[in-house]
Amino acid sequence: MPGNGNPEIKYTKLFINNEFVDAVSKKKFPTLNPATAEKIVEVAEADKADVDIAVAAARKAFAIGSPWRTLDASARGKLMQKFADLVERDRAYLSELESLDNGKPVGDSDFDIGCAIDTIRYFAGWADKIHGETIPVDGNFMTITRKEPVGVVGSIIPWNYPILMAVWKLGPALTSGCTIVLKPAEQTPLTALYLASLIKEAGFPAGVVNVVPGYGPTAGAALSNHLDVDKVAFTGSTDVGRLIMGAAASSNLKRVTLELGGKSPLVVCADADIAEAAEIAHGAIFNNHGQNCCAGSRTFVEAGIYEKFVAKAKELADARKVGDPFQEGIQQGPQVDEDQFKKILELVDSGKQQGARLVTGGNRFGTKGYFVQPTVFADVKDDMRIAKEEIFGPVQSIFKFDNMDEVIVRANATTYGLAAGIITNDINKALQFAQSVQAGSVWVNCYDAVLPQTPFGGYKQSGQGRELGKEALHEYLETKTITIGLKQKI
Ligand code: TXE
Repeated sequence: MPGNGNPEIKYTKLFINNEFVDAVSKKKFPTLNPATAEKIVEVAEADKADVDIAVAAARKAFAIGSPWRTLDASARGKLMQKFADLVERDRAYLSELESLDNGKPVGDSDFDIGCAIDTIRYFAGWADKIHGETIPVDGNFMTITRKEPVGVVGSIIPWNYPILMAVWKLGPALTSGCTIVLKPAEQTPLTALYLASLIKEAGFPAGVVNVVPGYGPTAGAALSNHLDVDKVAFTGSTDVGRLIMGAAASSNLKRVTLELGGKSPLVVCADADIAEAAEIAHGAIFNNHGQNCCAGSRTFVEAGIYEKFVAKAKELADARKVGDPFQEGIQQGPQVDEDQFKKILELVDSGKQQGARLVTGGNRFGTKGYFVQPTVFADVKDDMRIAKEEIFGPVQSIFKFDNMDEVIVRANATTYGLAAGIITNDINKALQFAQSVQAGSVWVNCYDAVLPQTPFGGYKQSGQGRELGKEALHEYLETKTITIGLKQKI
């Protein structure tokens, strides 16, 4: 699947009103290749002035009587299908561009793009199936409800799945009839800009989708504080999620959905096949270099199989192929940037100092770029930093447990609640866990099965609202109640 590692960079300007334009300030910022820490290209840097222009374009596109508002709902779905076709057409190119900017192996980028295409098509199918109800109200009235798009949506996304996160935001917003100003992460702006070109090519009216690369405290904050943005959809850190809610509260009380961090437990019961369980647990934490909000970052293993499991986990981590994301067979590329790289190594050091057993890894990999050795800690205790803080890197933490009641309490002893998993052949244990764990997604005998049709989101400080599935649509719709006085009730 690897390409030549040198995809042509076609778009580096802001995308507003279906045109690529410079920033008002003319400022640019560099985006780096995390495999080498070298600059790929400079990209136009949006700040408040550009966000204001993009929001005005989105507002105009949303105006009553606009081409977008008067489009048949089914035609919205067809435009989205066309967009999906174009992503499919350019899948190989987009995979390379994603890997260059983000560092993940090209095969992983290709997988993400497959998921993105499925997600666009899933939401496209909803376009003409979103409708209200007729309600049998008291009195001489007839009442209907009408589902209306919430309006101009500011979407702020992270760098771990740049294309997929863009599509998770675009899909439900477009099918609902909203208009969008999307701010990609400053680390990975390139594929969002290319997607913008495909939005135009698909035939979306000007202003429906705008893309404004820039930094969080400037462009991101301008969106979340904006008085003419009706909703912000955010994926990122819990700390910034708090800022977004605060900005919404102190500006126009815009609607907010948040998809934040996690510290997800994966429980391995003694009745499980050890090799199979170790494979699932390995993928749960090491996929996407651990840069996954629902990563199974706390692996709880039942005492009876504990040492055998730890040995298997080490074997798998040692076999993991780390290196150039454009090279055949590579499973793990660099972490996305220096901040993440340093944060991970600092947390790994804390694990060593606080007495966790370092089974393998524990250092940077190589001497160039932001690579981290696949790392496994055993005998992790619940009060260690690596047990509590989101590492967001290729670091597996293994804990020992003795019984289900105990592990459920420990699994829930976190401020997060995004995902959880259990591996067992005992249906009673699986159901006890699935019903007791405080998490938005629970996987039994699998992990990370995030599918376009299923709601995804967090309990507790892992977020607000749901993405994907039918539930995602509610987050982009207002319900209008229309009550009609009747001359007589029939
Ligand atoms: O996130 P930020 P960072 C977690 C993970 C990671 C940590 C920090 O633990 O190590 O967060 O990562 C924009 N107003 N996750 O610093 O800063 C920013 O420009 C408005 C989990 O990269 O939250 C980017 O577009 N926006 C997560 C987006 O927020 C602001 C994925 C995310 O960046 C802003 C990523 C502000 N004041 C990190 N400040 C997940 N849930 O998957 C920043 N941003």
